[in-house]
Amino acid sequence: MDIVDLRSDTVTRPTPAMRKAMAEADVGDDVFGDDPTVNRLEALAASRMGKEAGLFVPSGTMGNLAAVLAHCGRGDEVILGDQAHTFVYEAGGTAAVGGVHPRTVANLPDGTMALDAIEAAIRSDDVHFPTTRLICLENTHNRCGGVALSGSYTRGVGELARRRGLRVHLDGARIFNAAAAMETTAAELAGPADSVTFCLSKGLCAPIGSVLCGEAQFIHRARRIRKQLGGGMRQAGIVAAAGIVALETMTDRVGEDHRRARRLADGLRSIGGVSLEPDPPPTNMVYFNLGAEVPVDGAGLERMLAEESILIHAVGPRRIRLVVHYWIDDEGVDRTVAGIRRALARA
Ligand code: TLP
Repeated sequence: MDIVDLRSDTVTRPTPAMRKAMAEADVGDDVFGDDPTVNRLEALAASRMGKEAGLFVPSGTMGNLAAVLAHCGRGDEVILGDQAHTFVYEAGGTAAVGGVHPRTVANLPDGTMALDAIEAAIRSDDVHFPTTRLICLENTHNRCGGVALSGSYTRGVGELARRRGLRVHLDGARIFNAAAAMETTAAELAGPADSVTFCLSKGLCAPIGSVLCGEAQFIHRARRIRKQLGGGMRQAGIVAAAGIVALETMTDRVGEDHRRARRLADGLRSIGGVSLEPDPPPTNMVYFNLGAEVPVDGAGLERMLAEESILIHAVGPRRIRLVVHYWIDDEGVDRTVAGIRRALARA
């Protein structure tokens, strides 16, 4: 039976067009700046983000880390949401590698941090305190349910940052999902940020890679940091080629995943003990909770569905995330709803 893999959009395999482009890619040594395909991808990515320059990195995690290290020095502080991927899921890299102190502010259910809470977290000039240097946002916001931040909210954070002499980095791992949900462009959403990381390897289906974009000077600094982190790759055009196909052909179709996420939610809503949160799903992620009366927990449901070749991911004891992507069709959605209904009926 075909596997329906909803654990993440990171599981997406490259399309046939990507494999062809990879096989035919013109390559060179990218540490020397000689790889024409990487150079083309970086220029294309920068123009899609409305920034001067781009830096191809192996992962979103490295893109965010290189950004924080290029904005901040040791002992500086970064303000970020308490549910931010960079805070929760990046192995404490900013502190461990960069000596950059994380200061969390509560993420509201809509993925934002209240502007007055951000402002209150900015340190005064006192020798006891670290120096606040950077604010990080995430769009779409993963742990807040895949919710998209609006351009006007991001502009508000940008204005606050400029007024207080701070910089803004945007973890735009899924910025094209945000752009589709907000009916705008990625450049519009990234505009107020000094830097943005976005991922080619999630809903856009490329096998590997993210691009960090910002001003040319900033990217120059980040390039040295990428080298320090061991992320200077050689004939990386082999993978960058898939990234170009991703940017040229995959960004306009992510709304289809959002439609299927809503179809999935429509099916789940009628199952007793299941409560969607948020409801309806804002983009390609469907998060739901199992009520206390349901005799199986998230890990148990994960195991029961795996027996039917349906892979899901429990992100908490009774909280589950399903991520819709290019390789999930309507039949996969319907099989998942039926599988969850059956599993809970026999639990
Ligand atoms: N997220 C992964 C896991 O790490 C949780 C997933 O399955 O969603 N920013 C955001 C908002 C992300 O969701 C992720 C990956 C990253 C950054 C990191 O990207 P990679 O995995 O390329 O390092």
